[in-house]
Amino acid sequence: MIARLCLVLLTLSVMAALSTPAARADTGPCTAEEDSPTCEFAYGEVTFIADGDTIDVDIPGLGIRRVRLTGINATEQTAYSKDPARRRGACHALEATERLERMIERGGGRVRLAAQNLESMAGRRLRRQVSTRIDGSWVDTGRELVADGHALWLPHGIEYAWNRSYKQLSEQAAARRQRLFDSDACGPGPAPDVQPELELEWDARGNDGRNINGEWARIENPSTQPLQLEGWWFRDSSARRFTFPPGTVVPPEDDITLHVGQGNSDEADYFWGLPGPAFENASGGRRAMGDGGYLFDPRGNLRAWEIYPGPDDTWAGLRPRRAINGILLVGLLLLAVGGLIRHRF
Ligand SMILES: [Ca+2]
Ligand SMILES: [Ca+2]
Repeated sequence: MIARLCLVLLTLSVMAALSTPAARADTGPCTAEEDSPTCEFAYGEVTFIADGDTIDVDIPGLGIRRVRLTGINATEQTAYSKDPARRRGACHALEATERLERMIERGGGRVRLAAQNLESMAGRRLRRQVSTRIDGSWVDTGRELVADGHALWLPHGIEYAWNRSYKQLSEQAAARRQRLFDSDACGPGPAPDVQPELELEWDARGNDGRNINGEWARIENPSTQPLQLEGWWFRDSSARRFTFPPGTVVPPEDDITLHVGQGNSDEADYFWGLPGPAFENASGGRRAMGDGGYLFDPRGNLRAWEIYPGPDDTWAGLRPRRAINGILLVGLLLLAVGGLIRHRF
């Protein structure tokens, strides 16, 4: 009798737990991937599409908040409006805004905001992954934008659930030369037949914070003509950029190097002048950090890029290197302790 009562009570409590809507609605896996971290969800009504990665959302209990889509970066918009005809911005910017707008319209203006950490901000904006429900399924808007080459991959160390998949999707868009990766999408730029090549050193020798110029981007001109680089700009996945000054030329079948830190430029070396490293060192594991370097011509065409870690230094390949460093460190410590002990006795 008591056993049966216990069974009934247990069944009732399990049913109660399963049917608590608040508990189930507010947290869940961030992505459909098997090892996805857990996210907190909030729901709201979109009141304004600012640009391809920024929207205003009316969130019950919080009011209207500006939200930055995590994990991606669209090109810069300069005039914001509900009326698409009044929007202005860099090449590719308005197309990204329209794409985001269309998705949210199809979702009836309602969005689900996800974050691994509710405190995550991008400046004064909430940093969130934004989904909208289209034809009965949640569609990750950031994922769609990066997959179709509307935006660059902008990984984040706290909201990392999307880093790995967005990177892969961006690489696939790049391989298809889609939108941002179409090197004459904004109209033919200077030297349209030349395809400059970009090599990044994202892990400076030693401590990157003390060797800022050890991070660099090398721009190679494979053609037999000099490549004038005046007005071209280089950036990482965040908005900061370095614009090459008048007189910058990459000689035929030669290269120039842009260092991240400060220094005096000459014909072959240029200096971005940043106070710290630009390129996040790639990490393996769940965070899957990396970044990219991007060279744009004055019309806004992306002419060369490197997204890392690349095929030669994949995340899988990074782990053993770190493990070897760890083993070396332990070995050195043991030697040092051994030396101390011998010295004392
Ligand atoms: Ca670095
Ligand atoms: Ca380093």
